[in-house]
Amino acid sequence: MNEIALIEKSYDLAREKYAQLGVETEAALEQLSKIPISLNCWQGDDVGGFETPEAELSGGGIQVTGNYPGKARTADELRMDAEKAFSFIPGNHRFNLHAIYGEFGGQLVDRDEITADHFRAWIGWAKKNNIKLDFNATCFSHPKANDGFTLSSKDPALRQFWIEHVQRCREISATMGRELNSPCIHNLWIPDGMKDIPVDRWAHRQLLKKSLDEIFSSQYSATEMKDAIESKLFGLGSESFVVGSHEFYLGYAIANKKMICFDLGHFHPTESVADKISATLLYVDELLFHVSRGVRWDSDHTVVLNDEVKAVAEELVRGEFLPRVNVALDFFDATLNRVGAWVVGARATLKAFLVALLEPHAKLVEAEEKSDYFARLALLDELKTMPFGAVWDYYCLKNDVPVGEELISAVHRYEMDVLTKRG
Ligand code: RNT
Ligand code: ZN
Repeated sequence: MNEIALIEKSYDLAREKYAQLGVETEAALEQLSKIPISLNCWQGDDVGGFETPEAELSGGGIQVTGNYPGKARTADELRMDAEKAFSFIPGNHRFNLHAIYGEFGGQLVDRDEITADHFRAWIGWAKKNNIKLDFNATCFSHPKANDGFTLSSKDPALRQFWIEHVQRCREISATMGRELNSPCIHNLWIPDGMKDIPVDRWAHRQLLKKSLDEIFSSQYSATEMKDAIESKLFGLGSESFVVGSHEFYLGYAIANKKMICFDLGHFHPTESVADKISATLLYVDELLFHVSRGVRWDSDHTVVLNDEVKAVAEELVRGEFLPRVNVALDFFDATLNRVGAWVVGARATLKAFLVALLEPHAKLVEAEEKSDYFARLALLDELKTMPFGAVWDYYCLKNDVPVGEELISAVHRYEMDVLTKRG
């Protein structure tokens, strides 16, 4: 049997198996096609950006390791790589930029001077490729962030610099959203914290709140941009204290109607981010997810289809929360083909949503309501061996993207033809 016939036959069998459970695979795929994933631009060049040709990630409590050849050195190369990645991912997705990815024409433009003009090429590219954009202020890799504090610094001049930067980033986001006809999510993550035991947490938290109040005093229409704020448990060099902790931002988000950004790598390893969804959506309108993978001290390994990602997808589908949720990727790994990492992470995230969409939700709720916890547990466990892979392969086939391990040779080909030729 030829490859296509095999995929179709497997899909037909899978469709029947799911139909026996009362699940329509076609409906699940239709829903899956409406979930945009925002690809993190920073996986393409190890969070370097284009402020100078030598720019690289420094400080901020985050780190890239590895030196796999072929990283994008210019915005044109990054766009080219992103287009390649998109061509391997089924569906229509978004692209998530950081402020350091502007195009500054060889000029030194400091963070408190950037404007939408520096992102003209990105906006043009997004229009041409029908990709929507998201945005992030960059409060790291900068001399003014070197002492570990930005928006919560006790130095008023430093604080003012970063306030100006974030305000400009929100303005740029609004321009992107307006021009691309889709609200641009602006996410704010700052590295502020301390390596060792602080004695004045209160002052830094008050300062951060004050800075946020000033930043958010300019209002934008939700059709243009929306604000998210991202907490963290600890970072490299901020092991004892992070100013923007979960409780800090949870409180701020509820009090000020902001979106909470949940990064899957930013919590205690036994804490369930999935469990936080139904709790927080009672109090905030929308959530942003940074789909990531924590490993030991690192919160930013390439996403794979693991229990954490599945649990989040299941909660979002079960609660019918998808219209109130924005999904972005956040990882950076320089030890492997960077385009491949994007694609694996995005496809794994989509697979998690597919697994969730193929769940016989009503049947499970029925068992739960009857207190038949044996039936609930048994069904949940039987679902794990249902042929969702056949449905996924069929979805890839219909979307004209590589199916299964075809992906590997497709990425290798791009590496041979393009990436290895970069100096
Ligand atoms: C860092 C945060 C943040 C960054 C990106 C580059 O711990 O997760 O989201 O990874 O902004
Ligand atoms: Zn993140």
